[in-house]
Amino acid sequence: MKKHTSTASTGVTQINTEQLKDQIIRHLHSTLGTDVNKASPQAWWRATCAAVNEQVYDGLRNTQRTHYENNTRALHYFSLEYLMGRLFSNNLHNLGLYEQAKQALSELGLNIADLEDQEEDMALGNGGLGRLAACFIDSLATLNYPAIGYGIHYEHGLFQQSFQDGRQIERPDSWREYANPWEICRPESVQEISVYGYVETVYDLQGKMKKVWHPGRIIKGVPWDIPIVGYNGSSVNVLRLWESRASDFFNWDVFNSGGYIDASRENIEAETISKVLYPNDETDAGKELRLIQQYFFVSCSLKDIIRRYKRTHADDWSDFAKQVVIQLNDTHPAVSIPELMRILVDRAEMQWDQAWNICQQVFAYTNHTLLPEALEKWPVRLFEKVLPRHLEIIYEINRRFLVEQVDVLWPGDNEKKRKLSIIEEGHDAMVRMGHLSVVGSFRVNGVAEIHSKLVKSDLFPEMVALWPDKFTNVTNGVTPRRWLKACNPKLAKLLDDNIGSEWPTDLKQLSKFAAFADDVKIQDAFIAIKQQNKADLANVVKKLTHIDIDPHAIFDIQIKRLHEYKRQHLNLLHILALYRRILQEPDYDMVPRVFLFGAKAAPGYKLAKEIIYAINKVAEKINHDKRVKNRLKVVFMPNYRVTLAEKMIPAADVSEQISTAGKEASGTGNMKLALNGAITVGTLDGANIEIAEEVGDDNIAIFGLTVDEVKALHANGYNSMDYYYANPEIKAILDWLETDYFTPGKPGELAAIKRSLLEGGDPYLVLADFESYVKAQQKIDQWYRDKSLWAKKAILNTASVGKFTSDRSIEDYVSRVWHLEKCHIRRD
Ligand code: F55
Repeated sequence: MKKHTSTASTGVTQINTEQLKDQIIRHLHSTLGTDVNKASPQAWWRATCAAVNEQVYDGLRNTQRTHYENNTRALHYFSLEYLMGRLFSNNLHNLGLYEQAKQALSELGLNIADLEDQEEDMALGNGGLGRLAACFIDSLATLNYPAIGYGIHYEHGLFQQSFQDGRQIERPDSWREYANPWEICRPESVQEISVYGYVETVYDLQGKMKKVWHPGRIIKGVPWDIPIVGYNGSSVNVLRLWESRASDFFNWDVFNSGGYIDASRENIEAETISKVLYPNDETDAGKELRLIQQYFFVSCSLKDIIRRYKRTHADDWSDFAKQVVIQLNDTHPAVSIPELMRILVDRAEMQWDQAWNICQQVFAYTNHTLLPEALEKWPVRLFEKVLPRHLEIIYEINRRFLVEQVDVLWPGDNEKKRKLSIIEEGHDAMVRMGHLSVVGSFRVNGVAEIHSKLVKSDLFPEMVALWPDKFTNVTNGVTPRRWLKACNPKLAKLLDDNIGSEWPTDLKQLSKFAAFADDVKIQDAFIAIKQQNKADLANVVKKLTHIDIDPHAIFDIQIKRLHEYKRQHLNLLHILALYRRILQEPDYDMVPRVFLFGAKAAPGYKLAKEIIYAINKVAEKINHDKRVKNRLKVVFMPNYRVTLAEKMIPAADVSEQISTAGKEASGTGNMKLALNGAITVGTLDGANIEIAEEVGDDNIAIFGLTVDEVKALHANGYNSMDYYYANPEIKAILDWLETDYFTPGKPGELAAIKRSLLEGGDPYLVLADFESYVKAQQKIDQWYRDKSLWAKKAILNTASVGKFTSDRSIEDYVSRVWHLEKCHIRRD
C-alpha cells in the first residue's frame, strides 16, 4: 500500500524518498522493460520521469475535474512558439520533489545531474517571445488560473548550431526522436481543418445569400498534451500542441482509385505542416507553409475550444465571451480573428454584428516588436489561394472598420483610410496582420513601459485616437522557479537561509535581502557562490570549446539571438579596442575579463552570420596571443539554448543589454541576469529602463543615446563616417577588420561589418554609441576592483528585481486584460 502524505491546498499527492525509489524501480521494470543491473542512464531517466508522471497525472486529473465542475472562465494562450527547455528538474522542483529525487537516485547509485543531461531541450521557439510563453504558462499554473496554451507540435524545433572554422552550421533538432516522456497523445480530441479551394455564393429557399467554402484539402490535427505543473503542485494545466497528419477519409478515395502514390504524396504534404519551426526571429519568411502553419493551429485550437464550450452550452453562444479569452502572442495567430468570424457567421449562421461583438470581446493582442521588417504582412494573392473565405471576411471587417470607425472620426480623409486600412494597397496588395489584430481585439499591449508607449505613439497613433482605452502595458517577467531556484541552487539556499523561503512565489520578498548588502559575511557568501558558479561554467566552457578561462576574471555575458539591433558587433568593437590597447601598451591595466557569447543567427541572415564568424576569428587570435597575458578571453558558446542559459546566467558578473534605444521591445535575459546578481551594461531601452529604476543608478552601467536622441540623430541625418574620421580608435579598429590580422592569408574576410557600419550607414548607431559604451565598461572595470563594492552592487541587483517575476506579469494581464478568477484545485 502507498502511504500518502498530502496537503489539502494542492492538487498533487506528496510522496517520500522510499516511495520514489520503489516507483523508479517499478517503472524500470514495467515501463522500460529493463533491470537495475543493465539500465542505461537514459533508461534510468525515463523510469524516473515515469515515476514523476504518477504525481503529475494526479494533479492533472484533479485540475481538469475541478475546472470542469466549476465551469470556469479560462485563458487560451495562442502562440506559434514555446521555448520550454528541459522539464525534468522543473517538474521535480515544482512538485517539491527535487531533493527527494536527488536522494532517491543517489541511494540507487545515480547522480541526478547525469540523468538531467539525458533530456533534449524542447526548443519549439526562437527566442524571447517563445520563452516568455513558457514562463507565462508556468506562472498561470502556479497562480491557479485556468489556462491552456495552444501551439504547434513541431517535429523539429530550433536548429542545432555548431561552428566549422568559425562559421555557423545548422543541423536539424530532433527533440523527440526516441519519444518524449512528458507528452500525452489525445486521439479522442483529433480535429480536421480545411485549406485551399474556392468560395461559392448560394441562395437558400428564402432567397438569403450564403457563402460556401469548398476546401481543396482537409488536414487532421492530432493533439499532444504537455502537463504544466504549477509550483507547490497547485494546478497542473496543459500545453496542447497540434501535429498535422493527412486526413484519413480524404485520402481514401485517392487510394481506392489506385492512387497509392498520390495518396502518400498528400500524406507527406499534410505532415510537412508541423514538421519544422521557422528559425526567424524578428522577420517573417512570408512563405505559404508558414501561413498554413498559422491557420492550422489556430483552426484546430478554436474548434477544440468550441467543442469544450458546447459540452455545457450546446448551441447557445451567449456565454462564449464570458467563458473564453484568447491571447494572441504577437500577430502570428491573428488569422484566428477571421476564423472565429467564419465559424460564427457561416457555420453558426449568426448575424455579422453579433458575431463581431463576440470576437471583439474574446481576443487580446500582445505586440513584441516595432521593427518595420518584423511587422507581419501577407500577400493578398497568397491569402486568396490558401484561405479564400477568410480573405473575404477580412475585406468585410476592413470595409466596416473604414466606414463605421475611420470615416466617422475623419470624414472623407482618404489618407487616413489608406494608412489605417487592413489591406495595404499597391502593386502587391498585402494583409496587415497588426492592423487586423488591433481592430479585432479588445486590448492591445506592449511588453515594457517604453515599448507600450512607442506602440501608441509611433506604431498605431490613429488606432489610439479611435480606441484610447484599448491600449495598455504589461511589462514582461520571468519565472523565478526556473531562473533562480532551479538554475542557481546555492544562491537560492542563501536566500532561503536569510529571507525565508517564500520568495519563489512572492518575489518582492527579495527586497529583504537588500538589508544584507553591506554585511561582510553575506557579501563573502555571495561572492563564494558566484565563484563556484563561475568555476562550474569554466568546466562547461572547457568541455564544449576546449578553451581555458580563469574563474577569477570578470565573466561578461551577452546571450540572445544574433541581430544587428542587439549589437553583438558593438561588444566586438569594444573587445577589439581593449586588445589594441593591450598591444600598444603591454602593461595596460585592466581587470582580466572573459567575454562570453551565446547566439544563433537566422540561417538566411547573412550579416548576422558574418558577425558570428568575426567574433570567432577574433576570439581565436586573442585567445592564442601570449602578449594578452590572460587579460582577455573571448568565447562563443555553440548551440545556445535554454539549458545553456541555465548554466551561464548564474555565473555572470556583467550582463550585456546593449540594443539601440527603441529597438528591443523588452528583453527578458536582462531580468534573469540581474536576478542572479549580474550588473547590467545597458542602454535605456526596453525593460532596461525599468530595471534601472528598480536597482538604482549606482548598481547599473547605463550608456548611449536615449530613444529621443536616436530619433533626433536620424532626423538630422546621421553620418557614421563622421565618427570614423573623428575617433582614431574607431578608425583603427574598423580598418583592422579589413586586414588579414584575424584571418591569416585572407584579408577582407571580416570586412562585412565595416561595410555595414560605413557604406551601409550604420542603421543601429553602433559608432554613435561606441565612446559612451567604452566609458560604461571602464566604470565596470573600476567597480570590480573593489570586491566588497561589487558584491554590494550584485546583492542589490538580486534584491531589487522582484518586480520582474512572470507572476506579476500574469497578475497584470489578469487585472488589465483577462479578468480571470483563481480556481483552487480539489484533490480526490
Ligand atoms: C519569432 C518569429 C517571428 Cl516571425 C517574429 C519574431 C519572433 C520572435 O522570436 N520575436 C521575439 O522573440 N521578440 C522578443 O519578444 C520578447 C518577449 O516579449 C521581448 O522581450 C524582446 O524584446 C522581443 O525582441
